Amino acid sequence: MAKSRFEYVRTYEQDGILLPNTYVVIRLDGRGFHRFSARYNFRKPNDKRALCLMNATAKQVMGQIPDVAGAYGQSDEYSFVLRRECRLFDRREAKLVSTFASTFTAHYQFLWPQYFPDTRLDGSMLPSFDARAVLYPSLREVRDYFSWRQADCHINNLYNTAFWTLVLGGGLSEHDAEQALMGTNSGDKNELLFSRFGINYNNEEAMFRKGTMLVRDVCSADPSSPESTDSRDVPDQHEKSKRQVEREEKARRKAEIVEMHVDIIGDEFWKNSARWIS
Ligand code: DGT
Ligand code: MG
Ligand code: MG
Ligand code: MG
Ligand code: MG
Repeated sequence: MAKSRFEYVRTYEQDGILLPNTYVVIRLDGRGFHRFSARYNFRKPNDKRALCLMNATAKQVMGQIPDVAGAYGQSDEYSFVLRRECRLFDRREAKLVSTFASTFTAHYQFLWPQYFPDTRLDGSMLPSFDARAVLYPSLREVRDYFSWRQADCHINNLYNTAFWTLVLGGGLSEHDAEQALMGTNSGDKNELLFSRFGINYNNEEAMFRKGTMLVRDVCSADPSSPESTDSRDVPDQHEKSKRQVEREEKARRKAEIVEMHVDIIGDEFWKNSARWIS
């Protein structure tokens, strides 16, 4: 096709290619969910329907994008980690980030009625999500990234649990509850919940305390898959045969997505990490 004289404007586009052979973490976060959660009467401090909707949405995204090795979600956010060798969209950042944000938003809205059957979304306040990509050079940083998000989940959830217990169970005003918690450490908050309300924080739902980890268990689809070996020993993808690459791709598509609400900061969770990320 002949080029029009307008074609030159294309040269103004920027490539924005993500560095090859590095882990890509794409984090999505609900836009203005402070207001959104109030508008749709999310339960405090945690609304199980809202969290399960986030998890179901993330599973749909993982189903559609096999390069996602795992994901972690809490509150109104979800982080997706892509395989280090991922070449989706030639690693164009804008294309990746915008596709994740819009695919997630579309599924969230589509699944909404299943989780909030009595509450219709109102066109004047629809859910949307922002997204950013961050690159990490090794599994160490990927692990620390997920630990960071889980530590955030823990700190916020303990605070919110104590705060709403004081307000809803203790009859304090929001202002007084805030004052009561000022300067307290996590031991103080645990003690307050237990001594004044008989609540053992460790018995609160694991999904609330730990967030949700989703992993693509590649070995469940193909136990002999090269994914189960440490890819640091495997040469660069250029050297993999086409058949091998296709076989791995098929195994990823078939693999089960496993949902967990466990500690991801300690070593235990990462012992089997070669099953889903390498
Ligand atoms: P942003 O992200 O800068 O657009 O602004 P927000 O308002 O989304 O702020 P963010 O993401 O820091 O905080 C998440 C908000 O979502 C926070 O106000 C609490 C709310 N939220 C998340 N999950 C739940 C829930 O299960 N129940 C309730 N009641 N609120 C929730
Ligand atoms: Mg924010
Ligand atoms: Mg938000
Ligand atoms: Mg957030
Ligand atoms: Mg197009």
